[in-house]
Amino acid sequence: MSLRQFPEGFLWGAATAAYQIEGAWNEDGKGESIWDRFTHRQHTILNGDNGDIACNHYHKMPEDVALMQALGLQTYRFSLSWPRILPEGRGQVNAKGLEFYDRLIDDLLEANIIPNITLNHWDLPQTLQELGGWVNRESIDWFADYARVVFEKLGDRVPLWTTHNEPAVLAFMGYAFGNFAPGIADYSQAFQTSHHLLVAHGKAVQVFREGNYNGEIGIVLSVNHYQPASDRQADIAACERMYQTSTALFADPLFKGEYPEPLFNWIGCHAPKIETGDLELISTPIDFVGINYYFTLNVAFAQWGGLFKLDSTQVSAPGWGQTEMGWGVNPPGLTSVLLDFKNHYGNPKLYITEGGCALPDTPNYEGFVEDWGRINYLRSHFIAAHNAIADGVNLHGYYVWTLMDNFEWAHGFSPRFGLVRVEFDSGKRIPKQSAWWYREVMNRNGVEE
Ligand code: PNW
Repeated sequence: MSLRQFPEGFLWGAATAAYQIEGAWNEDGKGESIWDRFTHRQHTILNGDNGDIACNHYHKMPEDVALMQALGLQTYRFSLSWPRILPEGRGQVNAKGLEFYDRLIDDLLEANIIPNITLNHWDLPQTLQELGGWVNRESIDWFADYARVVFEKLGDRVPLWTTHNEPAVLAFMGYAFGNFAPGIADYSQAFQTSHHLLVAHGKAVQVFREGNYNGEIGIVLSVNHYQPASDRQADIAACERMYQTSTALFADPLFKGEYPEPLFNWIGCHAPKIETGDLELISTPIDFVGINYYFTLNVAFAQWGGLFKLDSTQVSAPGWGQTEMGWGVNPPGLTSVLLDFKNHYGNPKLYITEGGCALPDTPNYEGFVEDWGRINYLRSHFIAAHNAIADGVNLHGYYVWTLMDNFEWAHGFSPRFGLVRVEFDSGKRIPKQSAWWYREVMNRNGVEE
């Protein structure tokens, strides 16, 4: 066995998101978020689950930081709950909400763990949704003002920031398919949302630059790998549309200051309203891009496939199969998407901000989880990332999704993505085999092949 050594200074960590772990949904002055409203009213979440308590991280934060330290994390990516800080979305600041994150950051730094903060991991304040949410152009200013409040309080101690998590998933799941909050099914609203998210991103980056903070700022994109289902021209074109909708729709304006024209021709009247100066704002230089990669899809043209006329099926590398989400495990797909950023977007600095798998994770008679499937998944994707670095990709770190089992959005608590098992009845945390294996990887800054 040989050891794949990563470059010196490569950062290893794990990621979470506020709504998925915090709980305390209405405590200490927190306002309602669109995910609170959606889970309480919509009845489309598996088993009727919601994030009211989730991992109870809000109350167990010191214990969780101690756990991260015991597991040897070098960096921790988490998100801020906007309505915990600004209960009405704007205006009055909730001091207790900000203090929670203030303590979290201090505890992390004390434990030698680098905080990486995401401003928007989907839990928009409900009061802003009532004004139209991200479809309302004013959302650009709401977000920039929220970012300013956060930077002023926390900007001195946080080296890594990202504006939005996966704007593509937010826009399409939330506003086109409606299976995520706010549960709207309207393609025009989805494209308008994606545009406003990007402009809001650019504006928040400018606020950050004006404040002269020391840290770096970027955005997290969902970039899965797509391949045409056949060499038929229609399938190749369908695959290209899939790529443009999920990756180029965001990466092109960010790096090239323009939208992918073929996509805009295709969507016609669903194209967003764009104002003069928007693309300049969106393409404000950033310090890095966060890449979330989970699966590879085969894409075929489908006459009845809805707006994009797409049909996609999961692809797995030989011998791998699918995870509990039904997602196809294909490590070479990760190498491909990383190379794509090198070749098409000027080799920007990258972090893998999410990667991981949901598995049944049945505990043994001692309550311990021997999750060899997750170890194999992580090992093979770490090697895929290492291959990309060998090919010149500017990759600086890797965050495993996720630190602990949590609320997996529309799928509730059923899929378990964690390095740590959470017993949701008692709140007990039990590191899985993969967590101890990962500690070794971080420790050696390398992985056994
Ligand atoms: C990401 N898809 O979401 C999110 O950033 C996490 O909050 C989430 O828990 C994790 O991946 C696992 O799902 C995604 O259907 C949701 O393609 C859906 C998709 C991709 C990512």
